[in-house]
Amino acid sequence: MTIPKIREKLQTAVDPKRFEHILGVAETAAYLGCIYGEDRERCEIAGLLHDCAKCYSHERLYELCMEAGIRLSEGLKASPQLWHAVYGPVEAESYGITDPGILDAIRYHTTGKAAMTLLEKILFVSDYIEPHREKAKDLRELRILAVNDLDKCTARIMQQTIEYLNEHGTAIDGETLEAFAYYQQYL
Ligand code: DGI
Ligand code: FE
Ligand code: FE
Repeated sequence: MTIPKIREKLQTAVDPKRFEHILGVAETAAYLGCIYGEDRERCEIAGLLHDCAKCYSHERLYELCMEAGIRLSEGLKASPQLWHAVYGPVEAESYGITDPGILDAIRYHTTGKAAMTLLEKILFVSDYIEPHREKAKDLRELRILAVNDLDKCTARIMQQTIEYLNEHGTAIDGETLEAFAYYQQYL
């Protein structure tokens, strides 16, 4: 599918607030792609599709994962917020996307992982700093850091996410912890 077609289909699939976030992530990813030398179109597609499975309920996502033959680790089973990322690559394929680098970026956009590719880092960071996001701490500083030091920005976002989950007593998945164990060298 072309980018305008993807955008059109998404607009009917997700609610208006989510669509606004998705457009913000796509633009931010394209901008970071220009700065760091990643293909603009791949960045934009990853941004557009990263939350394409967010239109499903947790119950439905669990079923869809089972139907697709995706094995959920015990940690993932305990973290329904992560299921839209786990199922995301399968849903993205229904938009005609086959680029494994884009599909992996979608898969790891919530937890991150160790030694991410440039595209994976760009998507991970863009999701957090896109202009419509207002709730997170230190956003102004993180937005400046994103254009100056992408690895450090990735590490800071992981650190803040873990802090936030700890404060709320939410279970932290092994994927998230493993990712931070790697990126804390950049703090
Ligand atoms: O889909 P978005 O709302 O744009 O953002 P997201 O995909 O980054 O995150 C969805 C939620 O997942 C967010 O509130 C943070 C949370 N999260 C990140 N890592 C973990 C996690 N939740 C659990 N339970 N465990 C994690 O390891
Ligand atoms: Fe997400
Ligand atoms: Fe998102």
